[in-house]
Amino acid sequence: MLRLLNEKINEMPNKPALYWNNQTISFKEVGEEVTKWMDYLATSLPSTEQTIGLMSQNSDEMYYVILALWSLEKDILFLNTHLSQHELLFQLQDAKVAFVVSENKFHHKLDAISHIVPLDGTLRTSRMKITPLVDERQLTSIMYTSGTTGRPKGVVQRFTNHQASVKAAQINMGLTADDCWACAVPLFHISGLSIILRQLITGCSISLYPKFDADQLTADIISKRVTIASVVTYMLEKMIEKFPTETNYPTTFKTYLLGGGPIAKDTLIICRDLKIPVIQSYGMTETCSQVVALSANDALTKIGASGVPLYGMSLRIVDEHNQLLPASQTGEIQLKGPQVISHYLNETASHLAKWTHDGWFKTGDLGYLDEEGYLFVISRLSELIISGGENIYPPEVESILKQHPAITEVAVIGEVDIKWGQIPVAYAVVNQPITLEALQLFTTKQLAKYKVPKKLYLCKNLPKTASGKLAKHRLLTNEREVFI
Ligand code: S0N
Ligand code: AMP
Ligand code: MG
Ligand code: MG
Ligand code: MG
Repeated sequence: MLRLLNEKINEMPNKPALYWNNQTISFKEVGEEVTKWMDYLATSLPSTEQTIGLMSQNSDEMYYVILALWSLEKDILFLNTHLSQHELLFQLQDAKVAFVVSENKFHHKLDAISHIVPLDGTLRTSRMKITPLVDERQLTSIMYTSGTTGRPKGVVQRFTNHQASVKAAQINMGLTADDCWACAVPLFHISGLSIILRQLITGCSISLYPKFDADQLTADIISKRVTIASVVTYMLEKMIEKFPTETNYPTTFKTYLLGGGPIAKDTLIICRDLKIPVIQSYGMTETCSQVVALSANDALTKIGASGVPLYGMSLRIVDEHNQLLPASQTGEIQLKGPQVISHYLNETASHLAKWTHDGWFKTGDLGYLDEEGYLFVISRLSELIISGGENIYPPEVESILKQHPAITEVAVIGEVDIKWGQIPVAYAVVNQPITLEALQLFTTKQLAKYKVPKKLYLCKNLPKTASGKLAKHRLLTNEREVFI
């Protein structure tokens, strides 16, 4: 059993650890469940397998399995449930993972490409065993993130990274064991998983949801159970719609932690006017969650800013030669600190190129610091599209579209969308008629649905630079009409 979990079981056995589906589960009960799962997993998984895949939507079982796998000293590869079989195959092969603990409903995507250990409907032993304590410093999570090349990279998050991240959150948000953190974001993203790490270190409770449900989350805030909730923009906007106009949120509710992408200033102004507390933050999978955030006080006066670097984090803004830029000038955001991962899985030259020779992590995001040192994120160097907190890399989508016989040339870009923030759309030159539906059907087998282009613009030709390279930015201006 993880030493940190064991500590919580001894120190606060009856304190609620998990709220799930009308049940309140104490740390002691979590310990019992995790022990059962350790029994089951130890007999289902060969001891020689170091990294185990996990594919599930949020559930009590998923939570126990995460703690059980770490207690068995296994590394966990977190698989995004939206991914296609084609995308899963890449990640499993790249990470050399043969066994996946998976919910039944995803078995059809996995059975041809991995050994499956079922996560639901399994017979579980009730035999309690004294398990040895495991040093949490072993604890590792792996999450894939796409790169500019469209070839996803395995982000290796170690306990030291997570620990530094929790410490910074503790200082900035005054997080204590009395807090209850709502987890309606996926546990397979760092936005969700980081909440478990915060619990292991501080003893806070978690209110876990199978998926985001604005009515349920509102009810749990109003009932004073939830004190902090992690959200992406899409979710915050839904929560504003549900905002109870006759009352304010109870003072027990400290704040939303908003991350995962840009947010419209107008939305933040609505929150300010309705007195909905929101901490805006900037972070990424490689930094094991937020590394820059506003404090609750600044949230009102610094609307639009992402905040200041959290404890332990150094941030600089540089030009293309890695030279420091003065305040107010836009350049690349680079980070250094214990929250930042030290490497990607199966290190390659292009992975190494994400760090400067003196150890700064190149985020690929553009921003500036104001005179007071607050970060404003402007845009990205890469073409990354963010739809509802899920990332889409155009080269990955384009490489699939190009395999369609009707497509001669194609460019995928992000279009502003009222619901998702951005959606992927395709501009294509074709050699025979093709409909959007046909193209979508073709890509669905290979791509997660959120990556499938939502619109198709048939073009006479695509904009090029003098050297013949695709000039996508021209499709983002009024000039796009010229090409359609
Ligand atoms: C926005 C969400 C909740 C929407 O999901 P919903 O409506 O519940 O749909 P599902 O039932 O899950 O799926 C059904 C179908 O709907 C389509 N679809 C789903 N999601 C999207 C989407 N995002 N874009 C477009 N289409 C979507 C699909 O067709 C789907 O069908 P299938 O399943 O077949 O594909 C959901 O998308 C969601 O939970 N989004 C949030 C994801 C997230 O957490 N992102 C953040 C990632 N970044 C980080 O973790 C680093 C930053 C960070 O740590 C952080 C971020 C936020 C808050 C705090 C922090 C922190 O620092 O702690
Ligand atoms: P992911 O690793 O999936 O969380 O993606 C991280 C990326 O989301 C960052 O590199 C940014 O491009 C984007 N992002 C995160 N936070 C913000 C923010 N506050 N404003 C704008 N973009 C953000
Ligand atoms: Mg259950
Ligand atoms: Mg989902
Ligand atoms: Mg992502």
